[in-house]
Amino acid sequence: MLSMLVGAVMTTSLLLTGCGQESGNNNDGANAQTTLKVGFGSSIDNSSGGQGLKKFKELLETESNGKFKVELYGDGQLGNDKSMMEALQMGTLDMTLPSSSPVSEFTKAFLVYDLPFLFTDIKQVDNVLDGENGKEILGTLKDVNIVGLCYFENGFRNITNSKKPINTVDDLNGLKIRTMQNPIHLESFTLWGANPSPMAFNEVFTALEQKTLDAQENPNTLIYDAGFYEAQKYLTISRHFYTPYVFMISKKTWDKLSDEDKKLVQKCADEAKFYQREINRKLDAEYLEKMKDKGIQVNELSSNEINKMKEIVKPVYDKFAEDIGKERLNKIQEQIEEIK
Ligand code: TK8
Repeated sequence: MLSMLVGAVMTTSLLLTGCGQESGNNNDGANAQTTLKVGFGSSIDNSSGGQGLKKFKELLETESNGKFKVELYGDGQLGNDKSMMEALQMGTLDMTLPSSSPVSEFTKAFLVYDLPFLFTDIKQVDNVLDGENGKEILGTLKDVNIVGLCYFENGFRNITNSKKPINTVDDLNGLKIRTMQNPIHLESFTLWGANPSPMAFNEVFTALEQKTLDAQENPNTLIYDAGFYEAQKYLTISRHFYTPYVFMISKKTWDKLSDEDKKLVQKCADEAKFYQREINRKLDAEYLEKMKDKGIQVNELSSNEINKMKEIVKPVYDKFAEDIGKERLNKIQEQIEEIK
């Protein structure tokens, strides 16, 4: 029985090898399958980012008539935002969807999205991200062997903590808060009086549970998906940063695709983007209600307090203007101003 099995396995593997060689040699390249491995830091099934990736998979597999196969790996199984980008550079992973904030470690132009209170409305967001400025910033990834396809939405970030309601900026004083690995986030929270420490996303829940951290900040959808509300008592709507997700593909993978396939991958990514943003915007409000039902205490910062916070972080805009590119920053600020 065992030897029969071994025999069968051997035959199959020989057949497979034969098949691979054959498709390399004949003209019928259309039958060769391309598998794209996609890694993501959050849940595939529950998060809006995961829903967007599933949409991309469905679109690309269908529209290519099965030529493309897309494999999705969520929950940081293949690494965190930064290490997955490094895998893209090496060509050991094909695609990933990090928040823009850790992307700035690879290309500084992305720092513009980290500026506190830069965006106040999603209309401004869509305008910048899908316009020339957003595209130019995506283009800077080419210099680090990555191709930026488009932006999905992570969203406006709010603060949760286990100590007390945050009603004023003074309430942030001394609060041990996790931030993403990003210099602007660190500097902003330091200026607001908190005690920030950078940490990869997949370590946050345990740190909150074990009380090595008091606080963290994320959009409502992720606070819910990651179960952070279970370890936190208070949620403060502050919308202090807006983070896009950056959908990207390894340049090594991209360069192997025909022009036609590149167009198809781009098209499916763009379609998935609209779908994902819509879901995220719906879930943002829905999940906030769910968390209220589960007992988290929610308050919203007054515009007066937000103005104070804006004033405090003004130096951050000047400090990082050069890294972002002064001209680029001006153009984006003008674009936002037009939609106010
Ligand atoms: C998921 C991260 C996460 C981000 C964070 O991979 O780290 O707080 O908001 O969504 O990108």
